[in-house]
Amino acid sequence: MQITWRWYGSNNDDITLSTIKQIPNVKGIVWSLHHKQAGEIWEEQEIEAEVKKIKDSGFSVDVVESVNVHDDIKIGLASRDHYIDIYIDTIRKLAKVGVKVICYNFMPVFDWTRTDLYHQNDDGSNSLYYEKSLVEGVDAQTIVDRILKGANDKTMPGWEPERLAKLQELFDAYKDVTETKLQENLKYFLERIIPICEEVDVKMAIHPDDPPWPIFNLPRIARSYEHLKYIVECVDSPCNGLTVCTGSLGASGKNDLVTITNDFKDKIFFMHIRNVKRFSNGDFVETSHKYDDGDIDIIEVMKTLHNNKYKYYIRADHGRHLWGEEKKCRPGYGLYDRALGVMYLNGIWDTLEKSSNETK
Ligand code: CS2
Ligand code: MN
Repeated sequence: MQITWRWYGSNNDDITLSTIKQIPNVKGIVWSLHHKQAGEIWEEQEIEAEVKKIKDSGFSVDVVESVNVHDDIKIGLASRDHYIDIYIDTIRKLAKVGVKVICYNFMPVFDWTRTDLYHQNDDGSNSLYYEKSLVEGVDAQTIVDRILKGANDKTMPGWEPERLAKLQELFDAYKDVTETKLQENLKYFLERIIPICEEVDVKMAIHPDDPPWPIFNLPRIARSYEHLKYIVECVDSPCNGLTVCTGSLGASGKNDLVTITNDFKDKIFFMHIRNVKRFSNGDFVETSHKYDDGDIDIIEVMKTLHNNKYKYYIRADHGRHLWGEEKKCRPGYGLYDRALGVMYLNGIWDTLEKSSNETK
């Protein structure tokens, strides 16, 4: 297992690489060229400059999250081949600088969706919150306005104002895209890119849908055990795999994260560990990583990874915003709770390592 940290880039993240360096056992930076829109070319010089900065600080650059997939690919338009060619060009360029895993998602229109970015918790911290009735009761534009307004002027992957300015057009374009159609379009995309991934040794790791149910009548195809099974089987290759995000999948009580982590063990190239507390009305809130603060048994998930000798990448995903940092941090990506999360993961893993060595 290699612990990583998601970093948004020099002029785009208040947390510096030297700050991250002080968090024990963080080996790699999960990075991206965050200013790139889906479908834009990633220039070699820009990639190299970013990689140099990260490597000079003593971190690996093995994981990129995300290279976003253009909507035309998800919709299945004739123009998709053009955008797939650009995607392939990016894969090749990233392989050249040593990237091993690319995390991406296939969610129509939106990436993760919440109704409140800074929900006040009883302990004085605040976190991302999803109020089900609010999403079901309003139109998508209201949610977009709410999220973009509450974002602390930070860019948020999947929530690009430029793209979402044409919301109605986007929704119209997805009108005939059923769940089956979206699955076929993912298969088409993978059939084209995976042979190149095999050639250059890059693993694709799809991120599950967040939340794991359809919203605003848009289909979602990476939200259950069966969906993940379809994805890994539709193109059978050691380069076609998964990011298992415990908080995304775990917002639904139907997803058993321990079973998923175990059954897909050979296909998981990236783990996002976070915890959520589910309420009976369908709402959920993001909690600390501690297993009994939320509904996901993170200890059992870690045990499963340990038993299976997990050797790929892991990162603490979203945390709460602590000690006043909500005034400036990117929603879910403050420093403190993610650092506490890393230490929690270190603590569990070290305990498992030590006790398995002792019984040998
Ligand atoms: C991330 C996702 O912040 C998050 O919830 O885990 O936004 C993730 O980066 C994308 O879905 C991957 O494409
Ligand atoms: Mn995640």
